[in-house]
Amino acid sequence: MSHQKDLKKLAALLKSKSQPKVIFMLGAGVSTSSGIPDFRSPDTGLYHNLQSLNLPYAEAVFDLSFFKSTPKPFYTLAQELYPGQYVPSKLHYFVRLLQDKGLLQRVYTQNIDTLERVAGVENDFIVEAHGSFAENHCIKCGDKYSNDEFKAKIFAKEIPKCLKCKGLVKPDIVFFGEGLPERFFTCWEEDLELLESAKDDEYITITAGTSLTVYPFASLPSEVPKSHNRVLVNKEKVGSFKQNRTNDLVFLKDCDGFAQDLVDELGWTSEFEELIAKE
Ligand code: CNA
Repeated sequence: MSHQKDLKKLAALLKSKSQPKVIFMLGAGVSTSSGIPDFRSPDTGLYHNLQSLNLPYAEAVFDLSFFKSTPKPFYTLAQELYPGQYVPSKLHYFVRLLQDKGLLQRVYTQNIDTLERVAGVENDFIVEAHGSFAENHCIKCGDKYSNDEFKAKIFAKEIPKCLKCKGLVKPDIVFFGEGLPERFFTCWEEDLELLESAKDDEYITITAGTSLTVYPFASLPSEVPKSHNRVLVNKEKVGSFKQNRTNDLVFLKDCDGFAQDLVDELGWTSEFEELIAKE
C-alpha cells in the first residue's frame, strides 16, 4: 500500500512544473536481470561463483597485490563480464528515457559492464566510478594495450602481457586500494554544489541495486542535503537509508519492477516499450 503511495508521489514529483533533474547512483543490482551476477547476493553473487577459483577471500579477485601474483581469477572474471555479451535492463532504459525527456542530470555507476552506454545514455551524463573495460594498460610501465588483443587473449584463456616490458595488462577497472577516476570527484563536486544551491524540488536522487559498502561511492547518498528527496530501490535497506529521512522514498523491490511500475504510473508505457524495442 505504502509502495503505491510512494510511487504516486514520485511520479507526481517527476511530472511537476519544476521539471526536476534526476541523479542516479547505481550498483550491480541494476544489471542482475541482464544476466550479470552482483557481488553479494547469496547463492547467485559473483563472490559465491568465484569459490571454484580457490581465492583466499572473495574480494582478492579485485586486489592489486593478489592480481600481481595470481592474475588468472581476474581474467576468468573479466571474460565473464566482458562488454558486448549482455543487453541493458529496464532500469538502464529508464535512465535513457529520462535523458530523452531532458530530466537526467547524471548517472553515477559502480558497474563496469558499460550497460548505461549500451542503453544509449550519452557519455557526458555517465560517471563510471570504478572504471570500465574501455582501455587497458600495463600495470608496470603503463603502456596502452589494444582492446582487440586483450579480448582475444582472455577469451583464449591466455594472460595478456605488455608488448614492451611483459608486465601484466589490466583494464582500467578500479581495484581495491586504487584511486577512483578524477571524473568521479569533479562531477560529484559539481553536482553537490547544484544540490546545495537548488530548491528542494529541483533534484531527485535515485540509488538503485547497490549494497552501499564500497567507499567512497557508498557515501554519495548520505551527502545529499537533507531537504532533497532521496529514492532507494533495492532488495533491502542499505547504507544511510537505514536511518530513515522524512523525505526518503524506499522501494524494497527489484529494479526492473520499479522501473516498469513508475513508467506505467507516469503514463509513459508505450514510449518506453518503443524505446526498448528500437534498441
Ligand atoms: P553488491 O555489493 O553485490 O550489491 C548489490 C545489491 O543489489 C544488493 O544489496 C542486492 O540485494 C541488490 N540487488 C541485487 N539484484 C537486485 C535487483 N534485481 N533489484 C534490486 N536490488 C537488487 O554490488 P555493489 O554494486 O553495491 O558493489 C560495488 C561493486 C560491485 C563495484 O565495485 C562493481 O564494480 C562491482 N560489480 C559490478 C558488476 C557489473 O558491472 N554489473 C557486477 C558485479 C559486481
